Amino acid sequence: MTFTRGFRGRRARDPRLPPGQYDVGADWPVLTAEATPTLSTATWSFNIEGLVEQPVKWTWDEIRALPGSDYAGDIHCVTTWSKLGVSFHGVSVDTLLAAARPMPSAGYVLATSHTGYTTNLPLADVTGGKAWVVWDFEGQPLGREHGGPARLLVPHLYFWKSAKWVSGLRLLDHDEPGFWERNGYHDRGDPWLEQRYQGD
Ligand SMILES: Nc1nc2c(c(=O)[nH]1)N[C@H]1C(S)=C(S)[C@@H](COP(=O)(O)O)O[C@H]1N2
Ligand SMILES: [Mo]
Repeated sequence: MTFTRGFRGRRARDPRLPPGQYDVGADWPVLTAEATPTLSTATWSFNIEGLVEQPVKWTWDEIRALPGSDYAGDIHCVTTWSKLGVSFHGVSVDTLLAAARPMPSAGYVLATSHTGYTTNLPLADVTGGKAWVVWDFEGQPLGREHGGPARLLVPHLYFWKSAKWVSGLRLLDHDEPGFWERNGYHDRGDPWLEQRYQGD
């Protein structure tokens, strides 16, 4: 049996697309609640604090000297665009947490930004090779509008969890809603479960 394009109708849906998402292609929309900051790498820092044995603060040079790690895959924004087959380079959050050593009571993290943006995650969503602090996109320095010099990357959850201009992780024994979570977004944000808004 032969299928012509018209006969076959709509193109098969890319299995990498979670429900309700579309492929944005080469575009990369910018979604920012605050004004885009200009952060100098000379004063930039990233810290892990809260329920850890050893609070740690890295400078730009120090974090880039850590063993690197890459992500190759997809990202999904709650506003329904997905970007398929992208790559980022940075450091695994596992590497950072190994230095800080979370206490057994630490079950949650609040990611903070140099701009004041926050977003909350269960610790289990940033461990086990699922989260990065990244500074390169497709082999180039991450653009300022996309969170450069460095952002959090938690690609298995909706992209609002990937805090731009990330400044640190605060380990907590309780869940503390961040900026969008206080404004109606889902607490966890799994795109495959379409956890977009509170109640989803
Ligand atoms: N600091 C900060 N980080 C942020 C945001 C923001 O407004 N401020 N928006 C989030 C949302 S809703 C999305 S979809 C992504 C957008 O990242 P992009 O602008 O690089 O596409 O960043 C997330 N991280
Ligand atoms: Mo978003």
